[in-house]
Amino acid sequence: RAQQGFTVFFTGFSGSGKSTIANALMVKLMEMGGRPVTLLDGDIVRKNLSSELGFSKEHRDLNIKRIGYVASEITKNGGIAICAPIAPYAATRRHVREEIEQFGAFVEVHVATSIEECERRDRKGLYKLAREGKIKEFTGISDPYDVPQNPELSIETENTEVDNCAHQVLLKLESMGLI
Ligand code: GGZ
Repeated sequence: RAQQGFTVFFTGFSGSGKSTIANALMVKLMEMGGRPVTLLDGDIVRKNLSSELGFSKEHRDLNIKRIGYVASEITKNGGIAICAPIAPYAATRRHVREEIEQFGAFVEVHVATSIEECERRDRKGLYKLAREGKIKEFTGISDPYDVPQNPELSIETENTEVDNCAHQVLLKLESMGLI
């Protein structure tokens, strides 16, 4: 029987490491061959699919629903979708889960880097701007983030190499019978 499609949905703060882990996972899944792998990264989606959207709750929800719709189509057709937005709202993540689970598996991965660590790293200087009030509604600083209560996997990144993080996801996919 052909293997079913599935979606790996990363969620976490800006600068938590979602994109880096998602990219490492994509490389590993591509090396295994078989199903096509599509990465829907947060900033790439915002540039292409959601370029008119800002960061209000309404716009974030719309952004996540668009990502969810594309991932559900990929999953329906037997592919692998990897999504890596912040996706701060639990209800919206649940909506996407329900949409995708009609067609295949939904694997929610919380990249659980603390806000303190993300701010300390501040790779893009956005936290500094958020603290200065130059970016409003910044997730974790001046906007909410609902911590996932029942993710398939939660990754502790502060003492773990990227490759090891991606490997933890592979092990989870294996244990779920997806690869
Ligand atoms: C959060 C923001 C904001 C605000 C700009 N809040 O590190 P980045 O830069 O590349 O990741 C963040 C990205 C978040 O977009 P998402 O589509 O993942 O968000 S959501 O799922 O909530 O729709 C950050 C940048 O955009 N950014 N302003 N106010 N992140």
